[in-house]
Amino acid sequence: MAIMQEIETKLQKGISVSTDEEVYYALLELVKDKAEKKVSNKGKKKLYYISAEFLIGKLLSNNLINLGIYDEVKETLEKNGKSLAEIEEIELEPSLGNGGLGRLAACFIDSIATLGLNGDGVGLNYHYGLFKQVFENNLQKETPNPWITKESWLTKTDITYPVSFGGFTVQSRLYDIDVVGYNNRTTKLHLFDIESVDESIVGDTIDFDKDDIKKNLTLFLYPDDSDDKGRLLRVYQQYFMVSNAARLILAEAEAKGSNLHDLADYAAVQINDTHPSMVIPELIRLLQEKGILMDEAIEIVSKVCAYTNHTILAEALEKWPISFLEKAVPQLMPIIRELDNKVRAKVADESTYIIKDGLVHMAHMDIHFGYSVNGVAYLHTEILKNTELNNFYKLYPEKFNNKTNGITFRRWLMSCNPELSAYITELIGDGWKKDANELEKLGNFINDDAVLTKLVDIKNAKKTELASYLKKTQNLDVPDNSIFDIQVKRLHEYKRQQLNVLYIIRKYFEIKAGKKPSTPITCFFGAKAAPAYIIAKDIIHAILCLQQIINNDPEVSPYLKVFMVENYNVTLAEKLFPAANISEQISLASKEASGTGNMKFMLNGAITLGTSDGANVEIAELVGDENIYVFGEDSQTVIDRYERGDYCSKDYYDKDADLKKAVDFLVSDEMMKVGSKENLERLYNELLNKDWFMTFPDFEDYCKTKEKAYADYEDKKAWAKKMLVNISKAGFFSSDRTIKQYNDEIWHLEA
Ligand code: GFP
Repeated sequence: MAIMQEIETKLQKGISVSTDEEVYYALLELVKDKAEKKVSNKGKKKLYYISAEFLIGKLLSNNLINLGIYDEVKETLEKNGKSLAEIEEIELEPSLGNGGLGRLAACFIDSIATLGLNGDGVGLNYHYGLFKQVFENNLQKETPNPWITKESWLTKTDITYPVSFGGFTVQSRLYDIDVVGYNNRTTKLHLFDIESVDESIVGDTIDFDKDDIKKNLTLFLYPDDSDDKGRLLRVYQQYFMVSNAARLILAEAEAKGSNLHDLADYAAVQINDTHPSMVIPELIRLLQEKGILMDEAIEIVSKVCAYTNHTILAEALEKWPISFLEKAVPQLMPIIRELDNKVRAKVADESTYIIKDGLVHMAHMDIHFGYSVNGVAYLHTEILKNTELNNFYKLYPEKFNNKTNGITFRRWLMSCNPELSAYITELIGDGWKKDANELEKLGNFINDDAVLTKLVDIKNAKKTELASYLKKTQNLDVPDNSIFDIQVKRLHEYKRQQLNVLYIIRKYFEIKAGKKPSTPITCFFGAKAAPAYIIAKDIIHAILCLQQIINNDPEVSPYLKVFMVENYNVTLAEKLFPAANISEQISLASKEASGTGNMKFMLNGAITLGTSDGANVEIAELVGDENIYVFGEDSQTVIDRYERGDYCSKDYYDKDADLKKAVDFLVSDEMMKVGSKENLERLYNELLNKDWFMTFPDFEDYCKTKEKAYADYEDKKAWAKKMLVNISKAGFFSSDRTIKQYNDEIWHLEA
């Protein structure tokens, strides 16, 4: 049946006489039907990628592309007076993740499906996701982000398990989302939920009664953890996630003939950061219930579980008080104690023990009782081996390996930048869609003026598109003839949005003093701050205040503008990456494990301005020094300074007049007029008295290097060459490559 007929059969009327909403739901159903009919990946052994976050984004376009019917649907709609872009606006974006961790998981399941691997994602079905960010009085306000409509991508299954907590039991329910791979194969994202969840206990804010677990368990991802109740709720959530996962794993293995002693032939579990770590004791517990003795159960599970570390920040390596686990999941504590005893019996180094000072160290359990430990970029893995996890590396050198992150080119080029995607195909054929390394062929056009001009034309068109989208959706007046300089990522001090802020203030003064840039500059930010992360919210406040001051200053605004987009999410990311000229990757060297935004920018022809951190290092190696702007201290210098403990931000402030002026501006009369004294003073004091992520030592080099990038932008042709090189070298960062490496070296599934 032709697509038109298929859509109209669902609609039971003509497309042209249907509303956008009706067409959206017809397409949703159509795609779900088609996905269901595709061959799902099979095999004896299966991977379970367990993650607290899956930042999947909207699914309609991506699924249409992966099913190979995008163009046909788009044209059919157009012929009937409908626009796919407008219809997509109806889809609500779930916020089932916060940043890179969750988006990586989403890219990975796309690649797992595409490569034909037998692997599913397992997570939770949060009704209100992370939160929806709203700006009020230049401050971030968090509101619920409902996304589950009556008809959605979720399919209710009949799988349900009793999950017991200390003192009560809940009944789970599994909802599935079909993950359509490019190339006709599918896999599943399993999201567990409970039916007793009560959405009505949430009002306009994200506050709710944290006591009643049966009602609140799956309302939000990362409930506010500034108090014990919030932290405890995270333990309940994590156990609920892994207990369901563990039951599913054992049930599926047994259904395929496993006697459970041979579980490792049927299942591999990837533990994505420490949120799913309790899957280790839970699997051991369930195996014991099935009659396997503790020692053997531990051995079995140690051959099944593998751990990925996504950050070296201590705050993210979870340590739960024993009292929390005793209360929420008392059945696990005897097992965790036994695991700890086993470590104590064979290891002298106390720093690696699982239980220390009343805390259970989740990562320690993962490393001792998992068979693989990986970092997510070369530098990150080296830092794990040589510094952060060196004590473990000395015990188990064979467990450590690197898997540099990747992104799916289906979403991050084909779907978000169809113009560039089509042009690349015109130049080198479409082999790159299956083998991203073929992008290298673009290198042949480095001296072809027509190609360079066309690349710039596409970029300019995407800038105009972004500008009109932001006008329409957020009423922002973005000048599309300016340099688009973009920093989008989770808000965290180590990612150093504050460094960018200080540069912008410096530039503001420079323009006021008469030094005007040849091409106007537009600085974009997009970021959510965790609700309890005070300083991160102060940084957002400072950016919004600057936006108000600069954009309304007639002397400055023709040359410099600042925009913090509201509620940065995958949908906005898909508009921002294709439009960027400069990609800000300015984390404190050693702290950003990898980054994946850096890869999305590069693939869309933006040039990186970054520190020698995470995957920036690998980007630099691939594109060469002349096609990237690297600045700042290297990771070893930073690590050594932390070791010495002698950093004093005030020394830098006193020495550098420009820096001093920029920092002082945070608490100036101008800022106080539009902002809040409390927030601005707190940020000022934090920088001056602590600056834990060492913004100041890199300030001078950052400013110098950024000026060089802006100056280079003036040579249009030379800049276009840099764009071409970046796109042509991006193939390595396809998540298909990353997943193939995970499979070849960790999971060993049949393709
Ligand atoms: C984290 C790390 C990033 C890394 C991603 C995925 O992301 O460096 O690229 O995980 O591995 F910090 P965020 O959650 O911080 O965005």
